[in-house]
Amino acid sequence: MRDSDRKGCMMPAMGRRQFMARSAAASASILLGDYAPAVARASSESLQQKLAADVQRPQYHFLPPANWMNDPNGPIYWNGYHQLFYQYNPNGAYWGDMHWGHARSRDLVHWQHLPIALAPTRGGPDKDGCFSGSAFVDRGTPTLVYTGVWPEVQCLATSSDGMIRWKKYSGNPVLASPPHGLAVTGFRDPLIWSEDGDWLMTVGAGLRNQGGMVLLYESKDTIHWNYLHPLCSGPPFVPYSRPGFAKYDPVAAGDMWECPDFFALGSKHVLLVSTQGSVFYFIGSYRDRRFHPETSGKVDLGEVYYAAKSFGHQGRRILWGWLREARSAAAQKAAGWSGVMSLPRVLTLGPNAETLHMEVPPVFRELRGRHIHHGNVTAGPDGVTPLRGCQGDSLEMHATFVPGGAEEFGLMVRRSPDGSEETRVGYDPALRTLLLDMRESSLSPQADRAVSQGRLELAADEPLELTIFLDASVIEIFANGRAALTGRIYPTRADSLGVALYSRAGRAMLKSLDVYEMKPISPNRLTT
Ligand code: DQQ
Repeated sequence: MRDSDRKGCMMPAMGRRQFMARSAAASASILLGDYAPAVARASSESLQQKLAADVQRPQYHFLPPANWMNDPNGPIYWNGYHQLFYQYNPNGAYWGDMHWGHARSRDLVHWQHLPIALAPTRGGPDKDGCFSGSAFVDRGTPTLVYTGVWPEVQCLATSSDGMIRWKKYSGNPVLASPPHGLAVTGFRDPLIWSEDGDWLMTVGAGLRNQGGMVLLYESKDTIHWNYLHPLCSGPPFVPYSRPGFAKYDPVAAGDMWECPDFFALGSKHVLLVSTQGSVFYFIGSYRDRRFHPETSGKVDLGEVYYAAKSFGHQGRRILWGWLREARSAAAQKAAGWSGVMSLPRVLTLGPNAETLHMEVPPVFRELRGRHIHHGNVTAGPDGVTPLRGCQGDSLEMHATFVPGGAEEFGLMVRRSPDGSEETRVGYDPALRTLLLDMRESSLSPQADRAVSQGRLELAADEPLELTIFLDASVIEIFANGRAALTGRIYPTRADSLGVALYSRAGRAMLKSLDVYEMKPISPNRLTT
């Protein structure tokens, strides 16, 4: 993750504070006290037209009309709508001056942009930003809980007009400091739920050189909170290597767990935390208001999926995640937008409740258009076989491979006829690795050139089953129902639309491939 892209979650507190002060001054004209009724939008008609024509802007993923977006905040189903809030900077396509943007959807697919839900209040506990949090309903009243900065404190806001306008609680903050005696690395991203007649709240935190921590509080009224103990703390629950870093950064070190999410799933409980640039899941049991992790993994094996938050509806647990950009900060600013929401993912437990499985809800099939099928195509050795009739930058693809002797095999997508731009989605059987090779995805010097990969164990006779959602600069991959890997790609050529089968050092068999063209969810790439 390049430094300029990590600012949202990894900038040291001092730098953030200075940055926020500058941003707050620049945006004084949009600070409207308790209410912030302006809808998130492009600042001019010409910007709106530019964004509506931007071929890198997705066509069926959610994103704000313009500017910067990061974490999903407070997803909840309420009053017939899936409500989705998000960290939003109305001033441009860069992190800072955090507001809560808001949109709602009847079907999880099509969206209506709504007025900005939360804006910093001058002189208030959130004067330097409204950071991430959650939504809950208290005796019929929709309520948001979020972190005001600086310092980090927890605040409430309620709506009495159907979640359109939000009034901040006059006694904010309801949690003014971390527990006495705990020198935490951070204190943010609250989650509130009710349990056995009590309200419970978690807050993300951690201890230097000891790992992340989720603090647990209880209350009778959501106003007065009593600290109980850590719901869970780590390590050893983040058994992933810590990349070297010059300056101590608690998030990079895994010593700060951001955006904790906690919920029952099947016979277990699941805790999600965001740290070290990834979302980690822990599956375990919840007893005596403590969480006991039993297994863990990464929600997404790529480098761009972060700060995931879930909500429950009709027995399903549905997860949103922020997909950051993978191009320079200058390119993001020039584009006028940054950040996309992942497709929603329905969560289930895998065999023996050891892994977290994810799939895109079936309602997205309604976007399917033209369908192409290929069957029994053999590739290799060292071959690239274009798949006739398959092309596009807005596709849903389902591929089943029978591994032959190839050292690596898979699909190329967004491929130009001369191969100068191509993105590989493949599998390495020896290393048992699912990979997304983006080194040749773009001719633009502004685009990252990375290979994202992660372990995917296939049983001896198990085929590789890939589901790929391509949507302009977004590629979301699901493998065998139990691994997800997301990336951002920025092909520059208008003809970088092809799909091909490839193999390296041996043969591979594409047993079947079904490709659907996907229809856009709005006529103008969600700019209105
Ligand atoms: N982003 C928010 C924080 C959170 C971080 C600030 C995670 O509340 O910890 O924009 O990306």
